[in-house]
Amino acid sequence: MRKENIDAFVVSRPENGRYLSGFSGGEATLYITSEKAFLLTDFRYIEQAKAQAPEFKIIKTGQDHFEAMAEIGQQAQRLGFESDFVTFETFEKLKDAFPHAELISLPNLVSHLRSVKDKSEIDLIRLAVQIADDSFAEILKTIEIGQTEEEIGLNLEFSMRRAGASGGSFEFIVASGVRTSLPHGTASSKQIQLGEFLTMDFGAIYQGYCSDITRTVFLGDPGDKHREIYETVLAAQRAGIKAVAPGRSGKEVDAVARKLIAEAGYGDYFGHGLGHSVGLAIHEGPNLNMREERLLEPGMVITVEPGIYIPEWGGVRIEDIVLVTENGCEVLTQAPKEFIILE
Ligand SMILES: [Mn+2]
Repeated sequence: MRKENIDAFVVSRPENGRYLSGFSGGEATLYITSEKAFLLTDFRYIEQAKAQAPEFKIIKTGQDHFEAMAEIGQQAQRLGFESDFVTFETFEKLKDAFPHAELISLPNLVSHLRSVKDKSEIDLIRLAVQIADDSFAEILKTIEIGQTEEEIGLNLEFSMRRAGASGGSFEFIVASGVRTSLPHGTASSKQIQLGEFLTMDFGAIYQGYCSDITRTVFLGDPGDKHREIYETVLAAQRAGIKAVAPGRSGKEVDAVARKLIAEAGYGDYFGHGLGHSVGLAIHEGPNLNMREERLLEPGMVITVEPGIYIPEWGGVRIEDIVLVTENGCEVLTQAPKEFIILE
């Protein structure tokens, strides 16, 4: 805040509010000055906020937080806000509440802090990853020809919730057969059959922290092309992981995996970035993609997930989560990724 020369910073994004205050209830606004930190919320959350955010002064508001904020912040000259999150309507209300202040757009102030995780955050991510790993092992035992993709998705969610997850970290992707060429094919009522790939992309939320894993398995007897595509993606994924190290840019790491896929002749079939950071949100920065200039730092937690998707035929994606360390990275995901064939 000193560097940006602002008197106060308004935090509206729930993950950022949780990160800074500890309050997990979502519907709060933080108003932070150089001397004091306020958490504004309504009747429903007062008790919870007092317990979870002891370093904040809790202010009870109505549904609308602007009036109370204006009272606290009368002297603010330069007011920072999260321009990547507030709606146009909220912006207008902020302007009305602080008619004499200059509103300063600071989209990445907190998300940049969040990108390097501390030990307690890493411990929670490890647990979220372990829950997903265990559920993958469990789901392999229950998959049967004729099940729908939705059924498999539901079983994954059940097993993760049973293991302590508060929920799934996003809408799961369960795609089989030709649908595996859809990088984001959410589970449908299609029944799985022999002779198909089955891609499962899922994750758990554990105490607010997310995990994310993708595994593609084969049902029945794979052909040479199925094996070739799988091995190409796996080689690219391993090469991507090997390239993760502090000081490397997201662009450089992405290029390593992308080059391998292109050299195998499938460059046109890998149309998304190699990975994204994970934490309180499922998709955070920095990313691994063709444009990412940010350099990796120890403590960042990021996915490595190349894929090859051939329309009308099918596709493969393999995704692990890695922790950037002083010398390279540690792969947090423990689920096996050799080509799994379910008979
Ligand atoms: Mn992912």
